[in-house]
Amino acid sequence: MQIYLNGRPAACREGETVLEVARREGVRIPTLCEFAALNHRPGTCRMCLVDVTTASGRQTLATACTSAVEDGMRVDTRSERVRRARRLQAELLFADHCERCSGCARHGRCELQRAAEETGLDLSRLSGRLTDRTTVDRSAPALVFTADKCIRCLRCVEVCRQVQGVSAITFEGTGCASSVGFDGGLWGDSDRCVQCGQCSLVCPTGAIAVKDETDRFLDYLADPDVVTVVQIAPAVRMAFAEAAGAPAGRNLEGEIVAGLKKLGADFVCDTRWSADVTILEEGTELLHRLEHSEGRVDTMFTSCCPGWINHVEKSHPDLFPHVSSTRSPQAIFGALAKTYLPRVKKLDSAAIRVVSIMPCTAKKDEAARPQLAREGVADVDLVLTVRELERLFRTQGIDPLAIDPAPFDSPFMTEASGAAQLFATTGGVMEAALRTVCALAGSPRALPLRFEPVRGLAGVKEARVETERFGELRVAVVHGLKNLGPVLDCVREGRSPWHFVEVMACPGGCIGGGGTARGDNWTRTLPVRQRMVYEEDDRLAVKRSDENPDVAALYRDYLGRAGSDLAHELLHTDYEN
Ligand code: HC1
Ligand code: SF4
Repeated sequence: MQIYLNGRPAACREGETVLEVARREGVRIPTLCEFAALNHRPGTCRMCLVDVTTASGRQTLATACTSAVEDGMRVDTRSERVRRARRLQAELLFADHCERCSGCARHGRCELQRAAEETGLDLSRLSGRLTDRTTVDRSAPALVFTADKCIRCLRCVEVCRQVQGVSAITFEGTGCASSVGFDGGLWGDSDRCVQCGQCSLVCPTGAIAVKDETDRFLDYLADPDVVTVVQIAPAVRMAFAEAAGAPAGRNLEGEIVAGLKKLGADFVCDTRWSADVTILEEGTELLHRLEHSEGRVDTMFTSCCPGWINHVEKSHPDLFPHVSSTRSPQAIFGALAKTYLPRVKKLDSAAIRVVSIMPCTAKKDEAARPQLAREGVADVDLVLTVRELERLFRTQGIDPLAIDPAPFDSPFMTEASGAAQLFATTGGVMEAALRTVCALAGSPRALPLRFEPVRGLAGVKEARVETERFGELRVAVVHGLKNLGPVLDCVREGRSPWHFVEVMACPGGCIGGGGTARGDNWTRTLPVRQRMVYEEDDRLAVKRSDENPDVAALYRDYLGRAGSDLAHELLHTDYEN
């Protein structure tokens, strides 16, 4: 079967759309609402109009995303009629669009701007004329919704429903007053949204955007009395490249450190260090549960993903007793940066501001949790996502592709194991925990360092591991909240066969977090980023968290042992209260 694309023959298969064939042939057709990875083709933006002449001679303008190919069909993607029709569509989209481009989070990276450019739209006669939606909703902890930037593509509705199974976003209003919304209320009042930010990854405009807090970081840097301690999450080095214009997955760790140092950060440290601490605390907790379960399976869930914690809090609070009390690596880093670091470096704790660079929007929410503050002072003062970091570098004239890489600059809180690097991807916290727990529960020499069944991108993964002390351990790994339902049902109904379950809210885990650089997330980007994570684990000399010498020094010089009273005071929490 073949069609003719702009006069050239193109082979195709029954059931394919014109858009799919055009993409394969490298023929550009603009789209705004379509999102292939979600199978989302509402045909509402009408930017993909093409001129179609069927074999029988019928000529029509049709949307390429919804038109199936027919043998002998002739498709013109750039005729005068097509260009005029697309320009009119772009003009209509701008009729109720606020067009405050210069202050928009997506300025220069907006799909609507690109469509306007591609269609040759100069000055819209209708620009902003029909705007009837002026809400700017800043009530959510990490994300902002601007109604008159919404072009009603419904990608956010679909990702929240199909990938997260949360369905927090609804379509509201009629005519020019319609847009997406949150059950008729404010976003911050949603009893479902977990602040994962997946909606902000797929939004084609700046309608759903991360709350930009880069100015606060600049204020800290400008204050001579403030000591800035920056931590960089495990996934950030793999999830920044596309934002900087580099190929997906390129590890830009040294460049990010160098850029932050150039901006004037006092300490640039590695969250992987506190991920190793997390494993010691969480592993000790798991061993304790195994010792006291009296033959029952007492399932424990990981606790490091704040989207997951929000989900438990909002939708499954009865499961909190199954959630590990160990704080996330971000929160552990914050607590130790304000207690241990001042001791080691002779600093005034009150002068320290901890700034996290995270792939995750929900980490902003986590940092603001009252449970993670001591005497009313937050351990983590500010969280910037990968996209905010890219904007910060851009506005401050730092080109991460032109800067010489620099190492983390403190001898403390920086050393990391390969296990800690694995945190960045789904299955990684589990693999890191298994390396240490299996070593502590028997026969470390017989253990494989790689736990293949928890690797890869399958939505639910399971593994069984033999230990001398506890016999067979059964574990499960889930990413993408939509995949959670059956696992939670098993635990709630007492049928769970799993001793330990890792949950990451976002597809792929942190490498697919809602604050990462935009890529083609579920198809091309995630496998590439995940491969880079495994390669970094292979490269690092220390493989197990309990073998990290920096972490051993922390316990020897400060905390005592894993699970000690001080460790509990600083490194654990109770999300139920
Ligand atoms: Fe994650 Fe974690 S791995 S949650 O994905 O446990 O964000 O990268 O920082 O805290 O370490 C995110 C990543 C991150 C925590 C760690
Ligand atoms: Fe849905 Fe996540 Fe967006 Fe909330 S942040 S609306 S849960 S996709």
